Amino acid sequence: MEQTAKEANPKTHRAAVLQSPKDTVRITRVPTPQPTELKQGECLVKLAFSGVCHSDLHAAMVRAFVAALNVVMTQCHLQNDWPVKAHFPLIGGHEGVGHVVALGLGADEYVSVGDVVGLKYLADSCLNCAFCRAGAEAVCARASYHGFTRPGTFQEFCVTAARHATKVPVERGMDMAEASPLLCAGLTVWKALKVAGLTVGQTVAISGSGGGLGHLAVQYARAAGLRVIGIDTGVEKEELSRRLGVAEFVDFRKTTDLVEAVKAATVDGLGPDATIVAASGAKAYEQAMQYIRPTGVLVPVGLAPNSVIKLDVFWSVFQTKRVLPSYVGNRQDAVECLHIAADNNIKALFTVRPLSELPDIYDKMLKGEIAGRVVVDCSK
Ligand code: 8ID
Ligand code: ZN
Repeated sequence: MEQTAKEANPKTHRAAVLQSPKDTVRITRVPTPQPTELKQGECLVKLAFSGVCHSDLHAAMVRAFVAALNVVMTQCHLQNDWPVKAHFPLIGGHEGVGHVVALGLGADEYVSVGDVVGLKYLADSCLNCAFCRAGAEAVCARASYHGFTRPGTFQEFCVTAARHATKVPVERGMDMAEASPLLCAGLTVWKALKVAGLTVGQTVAISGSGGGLGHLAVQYARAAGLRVIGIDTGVEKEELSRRLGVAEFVDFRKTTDLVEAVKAATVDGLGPDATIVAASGAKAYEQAMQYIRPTGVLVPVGLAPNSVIKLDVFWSVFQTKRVLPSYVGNRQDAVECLHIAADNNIKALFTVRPLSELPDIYDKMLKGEIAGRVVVDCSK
């Protein structure tokens, strides 16, 4: 184990903790992992920033928040939590960026003390099963996930597996706060675009184009030479989508016929070659199979509970429409997403707020009031 001589770790540090599914998130102090406690291959990271992803809100068992916020359950799209449960007490967060401050045995193969690294949702995987070997690390049976099955990045210090940490290209001018939303939102949509398998000049619809994932998807898609149709709602999200380069925008609340509106937004009127559904509401899936063109691809990304995709077998075969879900990304996707962002001036639109304001951030996210991303300053 190795540690910076300058600065010893404190005994406790600030964290946003959800004690149980019935509780609300509270800012409290938790024991700081000491360098001697690090297991083989682990490193300790002093976090500077963490993005707040809608998955954090899903994972935090929204029932508790909904009750706390006096939102009428039946009117809310988040009526149920995910079928897979988070581990409690839960420290959420999986878009963390900070400095490596200590190394467990063997971790120096991957990172050095002082490196600026990103912590993504996929904290570790075995790297040796059939799935890991094929690059599908997220479905490894031994995978662990920051902010879901192990402590996440809504705290000042976090332990992670060095082999899954992603080096942030600070030498290319990327700063820690701007890298943060790329570690989940950017990574996930870059992977989803790869899954869609489009080529220059084809058209992709991004459902949820004004949200955290969606507004980055628009930028990665534009960088890939695609024509983009944004789907979201409200003036702020429309303006953001247009500013980022969508050719057309469809407001799903204003339009009476979403299928026709999306088809009409394509050059030949036949519908987009693919749609990436990065919306957090189940409704976004309802008509996606209908508005994509024959041979089109639906890439489910948004994880609204109880979402169902109706796939008419006859028409999907007759028109060879496909559904190809995409789940975060692997180590290589993470490296690519950061460097593609650096090369193409892809930047999340974000506001920085203190970690202590996380409850209010969740409140705004629940109400759909966040365009782009919120990044929390883990030191405040
Ligand atoms: O690996 C994965 N598949 C993965 C990774 C990370 C996040 C999946 N997610 C999931 C999250 O759990 C969440 O369900 O992606 C979804 C979007 O996450 P986010 O971007 O962090 O959420 P957001 O910032 O709140 O943005 C959601 C956007 O969807 C719009 C909202 O207006 C918002 O801008 N939206 C909704 I709600 N319903 C819509 C609809 N019917 C819609 N846009 C279009 N049509
Ligand atoms: Zn996420």
